[in-house]
Amino acid sequence: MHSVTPVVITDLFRDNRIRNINTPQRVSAQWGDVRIPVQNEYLKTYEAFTQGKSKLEYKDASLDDMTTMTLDEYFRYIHEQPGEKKMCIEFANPQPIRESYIIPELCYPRPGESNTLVQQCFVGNRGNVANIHFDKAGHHGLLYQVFGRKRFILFPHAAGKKLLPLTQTSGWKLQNFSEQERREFLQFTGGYEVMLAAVEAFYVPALYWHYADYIEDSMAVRLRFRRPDYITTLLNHLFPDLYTQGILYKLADPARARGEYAPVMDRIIQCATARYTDGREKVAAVRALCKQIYFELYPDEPQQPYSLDLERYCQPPLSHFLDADHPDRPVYQ
Ligand SMILES: O=C(O)CCC(=O)C(=O)O
Ligand SMILES: [Fe+2]
Repeated sequence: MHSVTPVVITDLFRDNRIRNINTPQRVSAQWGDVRIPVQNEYLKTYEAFTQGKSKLEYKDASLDDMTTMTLDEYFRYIHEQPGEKKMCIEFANPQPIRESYIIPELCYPRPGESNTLVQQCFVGNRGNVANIHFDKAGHHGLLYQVFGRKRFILFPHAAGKKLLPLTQTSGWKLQNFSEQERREFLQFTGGYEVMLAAVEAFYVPALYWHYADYIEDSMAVRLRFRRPDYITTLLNHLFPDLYTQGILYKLADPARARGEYAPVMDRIIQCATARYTDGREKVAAVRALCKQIYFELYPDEPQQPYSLDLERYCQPPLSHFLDADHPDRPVYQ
């Protein structure tokens, strides 16, 4: 975790019941009557949100607000409508699923870390895609494939400028690249690809750029855990862009964060706690400082971007981050 190194884990949940629940048939037998919220694939959902047609954060919605199905109903639905992409995204694991595994010791917070330990499930049929992004909440994570194959790609922080970035997302639709184009893109960006099979897991370091492609109907359990308190404090001030990502990458090792990078943290906190006329002015000041610090930390990185600065053409759709006082701005604990 301190060296920010992604890794495939083949024996996660060893000896736990979940490892035997590794096909849709077995999921149906064990959890067929478990109810999950079902929504359109990621991009459709996100587009509905930016057009004001859905709630701000799908994960904040309660089951009452959403279309729900039992897992059996979901399996029947995707069997009957194979062309429709439907997903259950970041849903808090229902009790029967939680009871099938033991959370690894690795995930429990140590002193000086956030107490949040998130347990979620993802279910999606073949063809669903999580476009390249990083998760701004800054937890470390394990993604365990319950059943089905999933192409998972991770990009090192240095790839950020090559990802056609807009806030914490990338403009590329990797799913539409040919095999050869994708290989060449991975060579260009330094990304690495893994085909995760049932019962295999990925350790996804905090704030790492990643992409998921549902090669087959898939179900995954996701654990998110152990954010150091100094990262929580910074995240509550920062805007989720590639500069924040690069700075927090350097701060991943607590010993180095508290040592050589302590002045960086002080500068950010000082800037973020100064007086501003409004939340937008504060965000602008913090973002400008972060950009400056980023280039100090990465003096050898190319200074010029690889793509148009998309923010010049369209404002990032994250008003709740652009305005530091926005009531919907998440506050991390
Ligand atoms: O597998 C998925 O759909 C989710 C991938 C992802 O973005 C995540 O787990 O953070
Ligand atoms: Fe993600």
